[in-house]
Amino acid sequence: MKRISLTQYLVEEQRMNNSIPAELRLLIEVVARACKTISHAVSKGALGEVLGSAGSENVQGEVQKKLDVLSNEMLLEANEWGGHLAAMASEEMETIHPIPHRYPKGEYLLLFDPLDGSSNIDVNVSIGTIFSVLKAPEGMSTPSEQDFLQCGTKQVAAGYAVYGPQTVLVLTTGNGVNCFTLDREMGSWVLTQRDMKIPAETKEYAINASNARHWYPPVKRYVDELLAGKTGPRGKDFNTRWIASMVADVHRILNRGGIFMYPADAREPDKPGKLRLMYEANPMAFIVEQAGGAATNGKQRILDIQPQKLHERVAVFLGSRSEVERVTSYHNA
Ligand code: AHM
Ligand code: MG
Repeated sequence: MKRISLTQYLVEEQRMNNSIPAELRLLIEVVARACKTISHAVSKGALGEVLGSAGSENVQGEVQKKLDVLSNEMLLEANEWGGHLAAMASEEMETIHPIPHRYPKGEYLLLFDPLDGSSNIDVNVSIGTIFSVLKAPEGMSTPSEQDFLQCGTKQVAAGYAVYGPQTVLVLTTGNGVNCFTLDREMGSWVLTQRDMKIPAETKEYAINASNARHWYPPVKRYVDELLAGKTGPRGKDFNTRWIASMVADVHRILNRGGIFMYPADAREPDKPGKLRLMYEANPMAFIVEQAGGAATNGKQRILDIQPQKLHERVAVFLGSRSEVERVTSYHNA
């Protein structure tokens, strides 16, 4: 089998479709390199003394794990000096991180969730990194949070890495979705799945059912119909799958179909869900749409939402198109 590296893929994509300028290619390669470093730290586990709490909280009031902090630092360090970025933003940092003055600045903005699925770190279950790339607004001099507040449709690239039995990197630059597997011995990313498409037919759904008593009626109706199985309105049995790492749940759905849901619920009526719009929902929605699926907040397309703040939360329904359309229609009924 001829092996195609991430670099070769990016260069060829640029030649054929003119969709990956040199600066964006550098950006993607640098993020991929940081993911390699994170993957290495994750795989060391207790031996690398990377497990457990960091003894701090992030801006969302969540306890930070050592790996949350480490991964954040790795992504910042890797991306600071290349000249491809104007600023970065992260789940783990309250405010944006402009590129320090000692380095040249580029035209891109990078957002990330450095370590998604933090509750799974210490129990050796798949976790990952999610990232989203935007262009800085024309004429921007000093980057501000406002410059990041662009709709998901403005993303020029998005991706995620899963640190699981294999380490994979799934990437879109708006021309389909491709998956690369980390060859640890060679230290390189190898193209292993081209043009991924989410299967339309599915019998799997992902939701944290321990919140069922708080769900609003549209979500309850949709899940009740799935649970009714063969003799219910759907006429077939469904399986629940919930890893509690969005990256791993989305990766399964990209490969096998299904729907992932993290709805808003009645526990905290003012909170529009748990997941964050700009560095979790938007990049995943971009990838899922590029793979033929759909992503909404129950009412509208996630990519069309105008963000109001950096750490904004959003309800998420994404995956196989017909399932997402069905649960969305229940919200809009
Ligand atoms: P994190 O970014 O702090 O890890 O939180 C996001 C994660 C998602 O990966 C996952 O889908 C969800 O939180 C799990 O939530 P729950 O603990 O309710 O199962
Ligand atoms: Mg996360």
